[in-house]
Amino acid sequence: MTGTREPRSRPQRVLIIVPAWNEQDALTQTLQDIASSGEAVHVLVVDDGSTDSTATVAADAGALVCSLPFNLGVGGAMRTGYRYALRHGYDAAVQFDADGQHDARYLSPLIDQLVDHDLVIGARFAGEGVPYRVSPARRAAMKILAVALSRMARTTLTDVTSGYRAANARAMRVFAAHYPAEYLGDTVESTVIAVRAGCQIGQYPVEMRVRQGGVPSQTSARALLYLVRAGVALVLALVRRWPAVDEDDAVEPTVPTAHQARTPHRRHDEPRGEQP
Ligand SMILES: Nc1nc2c(ncn2[C@@H]2O[C@H](COP(=O)(O)OP(=O)(O)O)[C@@H](O)[C@H]2O)c(=O)[nH]1
Ligand SMILES: [Mg+2]
Repeated sequence: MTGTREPRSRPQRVLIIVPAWNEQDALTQTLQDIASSGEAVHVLVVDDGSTDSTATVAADAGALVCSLPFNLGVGGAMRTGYRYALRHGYDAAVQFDADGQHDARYLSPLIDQLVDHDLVIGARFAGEGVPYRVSPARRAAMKILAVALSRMARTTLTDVTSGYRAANARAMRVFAAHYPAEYLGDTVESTVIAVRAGCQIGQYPVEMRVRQGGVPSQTSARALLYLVRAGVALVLALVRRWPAVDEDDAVEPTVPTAHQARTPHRRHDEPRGEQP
């Protein structure tokens, strides 16, 4: 839905949600990058059953840490993050990769865009920086998904598999309840869910770096397979009924239980960043 809506004020309390699975090598640099962005944000690292020292590295850097007892995948980790954000009164949340691919320079403009949008995607292939390199097959699949979702959202979206995205409270409420677990399905299908729930989607051009350490969670072949799967998920999401979420809806997500997640803990009395 793209009906005109009153512009809102810029979100004041922003949580950066960092899904992380065995990211001890790149995480410190990533958290430093966020800290140097100039944005007064809190950072929640969702350590998803890592077998390395991701949780310790995150805590040592002063981030909030939520350690899931076993691996739920990016979608499960993000849902945990959105629920945490809503429960603790954040106005917005930004998904930010732990591996250093996302550049914190774009945090400010992405948050700025939430004045006019419910969900803003940090988009490659939108003219910013050097072109992001992917295989021709993967690029073609990404293009098809982008065209389909652009039509649905009635706006130009060039990169619907980007995990760099900012959500306001309205979109967070949708995602706290519905956020697909599958790799890449999480980005494509979650965008469909947001559109179907009446969220206004936008994008902002970003340059993405290569992974700064560690290893990708998927091989290129599997990533392509997941893209095809995301296409099928898109069609299914189109025919499924999704609930509309009103601006002032009460938040009633299921709170992660001891079986799903430990309560995020603070290493220090106050998380990093100055909150207004
Ligand atoms: N919480 C969680 N995060 C994951 C999982 N798999 C990947 N990630 C994180 O999601 C982000 C992107 O993953 P990556 O493997 O780099 O995917 P790519 O950038 O699409 O190749 C990184 O921050 C990973 O640590 C997972 O199973 N659980
Ligand atoms: Mg990556």
